[in-house]
Amino acid sequence: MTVVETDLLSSAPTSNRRILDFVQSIATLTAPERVHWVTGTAEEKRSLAAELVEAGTLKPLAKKPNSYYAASDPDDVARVEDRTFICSEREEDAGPLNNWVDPGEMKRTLSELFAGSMAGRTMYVIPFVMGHADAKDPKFGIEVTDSPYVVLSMLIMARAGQHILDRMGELDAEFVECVHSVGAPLAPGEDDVPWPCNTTKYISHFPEERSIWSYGSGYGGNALLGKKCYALRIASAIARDEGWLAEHMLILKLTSPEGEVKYVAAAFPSACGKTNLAMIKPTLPGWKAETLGDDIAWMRFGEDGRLYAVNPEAGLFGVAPGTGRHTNPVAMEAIEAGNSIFTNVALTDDGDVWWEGMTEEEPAHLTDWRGDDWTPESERPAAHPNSRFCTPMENVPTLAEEWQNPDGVPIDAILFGGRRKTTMPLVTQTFDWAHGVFMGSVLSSETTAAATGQVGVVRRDPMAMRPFIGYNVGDYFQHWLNIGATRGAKLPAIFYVNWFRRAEDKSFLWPGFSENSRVLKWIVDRLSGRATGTETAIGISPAPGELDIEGLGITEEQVANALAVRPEEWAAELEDIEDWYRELGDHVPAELKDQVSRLRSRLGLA
Ligand code: GTP
Ligand code: SPV
Ligand code: MN
Repeated sequence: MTVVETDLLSSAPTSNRRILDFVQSIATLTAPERVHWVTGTAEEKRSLAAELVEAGTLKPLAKKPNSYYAASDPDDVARVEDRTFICSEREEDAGPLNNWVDPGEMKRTLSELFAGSMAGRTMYVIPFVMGHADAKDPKFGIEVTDSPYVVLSMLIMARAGQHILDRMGELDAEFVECVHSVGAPLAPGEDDVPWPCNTTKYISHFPEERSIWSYGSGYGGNALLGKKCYALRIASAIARDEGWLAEHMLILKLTSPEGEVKYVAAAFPSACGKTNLAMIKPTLPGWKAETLGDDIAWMRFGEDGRLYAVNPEAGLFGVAPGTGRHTNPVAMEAIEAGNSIFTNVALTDDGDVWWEGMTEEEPAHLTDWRGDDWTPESERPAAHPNSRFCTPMENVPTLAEEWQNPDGVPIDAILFGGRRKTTMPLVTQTFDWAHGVFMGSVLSSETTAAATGQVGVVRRDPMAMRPFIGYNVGDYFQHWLNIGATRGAKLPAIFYVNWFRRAEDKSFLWPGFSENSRVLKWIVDRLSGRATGTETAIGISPAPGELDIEGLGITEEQVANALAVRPEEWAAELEDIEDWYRELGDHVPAELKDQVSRLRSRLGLA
């Protein structure tokens, strides 16, 4: 027996065989110097943070309570979609949008990479649950990682620690095996670097086995495996099998001045406004908005036939740039409350964080995310465009009380939206569920810095899930249609929004942010039968005068331009949609192809 094995068995805070076997097998493979079972206590967090400060990974922030700054390796700054794999048994089940490698072959590659990959490091064992531990069917996971930065982040992002391990042991529950290594073993006496990682990266998912193996990156969705890897890619496959939805959506509670409550879920691609909408401060008098989730929603049918959404996460991993007092005051308040980790933002000289868009006036001097001096004359941004704050949900001042409810909230409306300069109107309601699924399936958006690769290129991002569907996209569309056809279902209405349409002079046609409450009001008016709307080729638009622009200071003409459904733009869009469906191949449901023909005829192009 090696040192690690003896240590593991004598010190393990569980006697559950499956958990011990899993942890033991990873320890044997990766050969760490020691094993640390994560408890989640304040004392443990303090000592991990102290170690990370010592190692140069974290810097304590003088201006924010219990908060830290981290700078990643400049080559490890975002999700790596081209290194993300869905290793289903059959290639067809991964579908045309995922990178596929045969699971046996991937396992062989990974066994070589992981062999001894934790040498000289501590292997941390993080028991966690996505959603609530006391849900009817709790979804547990164990992330084994050699990154203490990942441990501290996971303790913010998910319900995790000894109480979860105890619950798992009691239930002898199934769990998703999540294996993570930064891929930087240390030889005896070798000095560590502040942000260990490897140029070789594999973010691999085994949907049938429900396991995740991530190698080489320490950043965000590549490494915090409860988030995109589990709660979207693996969970989408579980949800398909169990009849529910795992989606890239925020969850928002709205209360009208009359006291009417509506719950909204919205899917926008990465860095396209979910966190901002989830924390909206309505400008319309008397309206109240409360936050339930900002990135992921799991939706299941309740006994009453409605779709109930829960946020499986416990923290925010929000885009820093663009977050400021004027755009997202609620997020600013949340981060002021402390207990946060900021990665790849800039540092002020007095020990605070800064990023583009935080304040109107730029500080005279900063240390940028690369550790270089920065002044307003510098050509490069001070914060990386995908820099992030990692903050507990409990810090959010607008957190809804339903946050505590393991069954979630009944969704009244689903919004799809993307970042498009042209074509897509500010808001439109789809005709029915199938039409809504169609509009979701052709969702398009300009790419952002949330993933490595080119920024600003229009691509289709179905349901904002393109990088996160754990199986064939055509089957995923069919699953959405099946959900709609569930007997007794009382379905949410589906809308499509675009806050990012531009005028000819390239300026935004719509002020966005808190003013999006005006669009939400129209949506609630539609749900409650107060707005009649007007029919266009692509859906139901606000009729003239229905969108409340009182006091907004923009012209009726500008609003009309934001709302316009232009035949010439849609003729081009239709062709692109037809190409898109051809590209996706024969798993695309006939019912959706029929939606294309109907759109064609509504546009008068048949
Ligand atoms: P992920 O965490 O990557 O999934 O992103 P997200 O969808 O939560 O996006 P987020 O709310 O963080 O917004 C991303 C960027 O879009 C930020 O820079 C925001 O300032 C900007 N943004 C958000 N809402 C609006 C809006 O209504 N109008 C405009 N013009 N920009 C917006
Ligand atoms: C996204 O890219 O949609 C994110 C950030 O929310 S990450 O956690 O890196 O996936
Ligand atoms: Mn996201």
